Amino acid sequence: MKQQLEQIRQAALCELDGCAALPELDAVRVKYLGKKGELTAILKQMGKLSAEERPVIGQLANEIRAGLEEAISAKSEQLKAAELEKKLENEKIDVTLPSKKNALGHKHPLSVVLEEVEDIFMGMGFDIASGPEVEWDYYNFEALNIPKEHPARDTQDTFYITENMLLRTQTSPVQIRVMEKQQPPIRIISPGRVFRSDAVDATHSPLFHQIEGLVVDKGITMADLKGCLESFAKRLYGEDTKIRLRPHHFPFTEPSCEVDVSCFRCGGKGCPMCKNEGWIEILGAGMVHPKVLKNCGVDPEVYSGFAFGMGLERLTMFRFSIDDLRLMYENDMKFLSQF
Ligand code: 2U9
Repeated sequence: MKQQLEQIRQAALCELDGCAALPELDAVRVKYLGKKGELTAILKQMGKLSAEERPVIGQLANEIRAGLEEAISAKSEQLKAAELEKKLENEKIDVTLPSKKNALGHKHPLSVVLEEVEDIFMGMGFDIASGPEVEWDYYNFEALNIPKEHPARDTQDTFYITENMLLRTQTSPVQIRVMEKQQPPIRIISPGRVFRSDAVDATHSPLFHQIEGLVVDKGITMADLKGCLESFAKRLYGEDTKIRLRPHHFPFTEPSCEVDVSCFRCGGKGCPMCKNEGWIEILGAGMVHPKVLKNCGVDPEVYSGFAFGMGLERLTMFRFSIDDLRLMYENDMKFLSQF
């Protein structure tokens, strides 16, 4: 039996030596030291030995087992180290290679101009108000002194949802809602999406953005309107900018006007940007109609106000010399990455 044990030791050590990977090593461990392993089989036969032989053989068997376990453990460490070495070699990173650039996004041109306009008005003490895009006919038309038979209510121009519910055609309903809730002084702008049943072309879209403003307080006059809009124009287009008011008509303001700014390209001399006019129309405005104030529970005998409205797409097109409004909705990266 002693000889058998020695043979097992030699064979096991020899096989261990030849192991090139961890699974092979484990197979050798099972073959000799496992439950049905060769060394275990010998130990099971110990009962057949005489009382003198048993301790001697027992000691030898334990010595061999301990020796093999130690050898397996050492070999295992060696194989693991070799595997790690190989892995590190295969996954070597060249830290001197140039890194991949992260493509950073940026704001859409409409957002750039909107934020600029918001900053200018906030600087003059205006709050920013918002409201629903799906509106009642009352807030979009009736309260704004646009009566039932007015052409602006035509189903050709307005997206009706039901007879008295629609997609707002202007952001003015926001101002109506603010006035209903809050007594003057009021100083707000209401930027947002509006909807009109227009065919798409270079200057029209069924969805566009308006920025409207409203100031209501005691003693507000047309002079306040002019001063406020002049400050705005100078901040947006430069200190040399002049404004010009032309009489106009809106149902919700009286008197009303359209506001031009001196051309920011040629300074007023005339160029292709202003179509040789020297002036560019950027907004409409006027003194809030007394009927509109009354509709909202504001006493026109005590308070007066001015209001204005402008199209964000138009402002943005001038600002960045964009000649086709459709470009701003098409998500074409070649176009957008220019801003
Ligand atoms: C209330 C009272 C009055 C808002 C106004 C305009 C003039 C105007 C157009 C500019 C180009 C719309 O985007 S556009 O198509 N708007 O000319 N808007 S006065 O007047 C109001 C608003 C709310 C309660």
